[in-house]
Amino acid sequence: MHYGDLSDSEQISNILYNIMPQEVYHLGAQSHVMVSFSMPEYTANVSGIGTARILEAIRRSGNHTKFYQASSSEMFGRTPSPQNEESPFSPTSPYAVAKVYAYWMTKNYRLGYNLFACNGILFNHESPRRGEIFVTRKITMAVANILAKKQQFLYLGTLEPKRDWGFAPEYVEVMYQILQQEKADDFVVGTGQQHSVLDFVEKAFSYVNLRWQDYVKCDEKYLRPTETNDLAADSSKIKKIIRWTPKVQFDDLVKIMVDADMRKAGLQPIGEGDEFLRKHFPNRWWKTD
Ligand code: F7E
Repeated sequence: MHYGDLSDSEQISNILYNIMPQEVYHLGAQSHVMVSFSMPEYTANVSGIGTARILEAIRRSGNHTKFYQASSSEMFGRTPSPQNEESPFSPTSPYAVAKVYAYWMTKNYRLGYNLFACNGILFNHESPRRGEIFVTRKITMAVANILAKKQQFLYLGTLEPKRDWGFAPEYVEVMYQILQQEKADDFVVGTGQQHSVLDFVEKAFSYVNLRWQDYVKCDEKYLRPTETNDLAADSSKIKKIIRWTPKVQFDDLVKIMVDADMRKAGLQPIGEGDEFLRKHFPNRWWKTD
């Protein structure tokens, strides 16, 4: 393990110089959209310029290090769905603006210096390991905690925004695949299915036979100054070139996450999510806690 920080270019250069990695997967960021409104400068420094620091360190090292940039569907912002590699960016948060900068730096280092640098433009990808302040995990934890009598209500912002939610382990595989192609390129990655936050709430509560209306309340503190409302991936390019198709669809994802949070809350899971994982990922991912 090497310690470093995305705001510290000297440290990043040293690490890259000493390790001489074949591949770099750059997933580091201040990645919470709401937090980026409170910390716009920090977000720009870490999530935006942090990418430039790594790219520049790779360029100066002279090594043929391949580079993966975790670009985000948030970059599309107000552009209507479905979004693909040709869709214009219209970012609606400091986080998304920082990611657009990082996207273009990655592309520029590819074009200008011939670096094998790729953007994976990933739509929301979730799992039982998702941070607790992102909406999917906040909902599935609340369902489990309400059942376990550890929580009374779930406070959310708007239930209207629509997202394209997939299963994170499948997206990690695709990151690897992107760097194994002959040619460096940019790819949109998502399921193509769109659901609202309300759909997620309804599915998670009904899975455990609870009426969401009895538990979900609105708290304005979770409303963002500007919102991204309409995201759904057109992943035709990656389907054609890498032959990637996700196995986990929306319903399965919700069940996987609720089952895992029920177990963490000391409850017996309903089991349909666990069953799905055992069937489709027998050797690896069914044990998600
Ligand atoms: O919000 C709404 C919220 O914070 C999803 C990051 O990984 O994916 C993620 O960004 C939606 C938004 O994710 C609450 O307003 C309502 O419309 O789970 P989220 P995100 O903003 O889509 C992209 C691809 C990234 O790149 C990001 O790094 O849910 N929402 N009520 C809420 N969201 C949160 N967090 N908390 C609420 O109480």
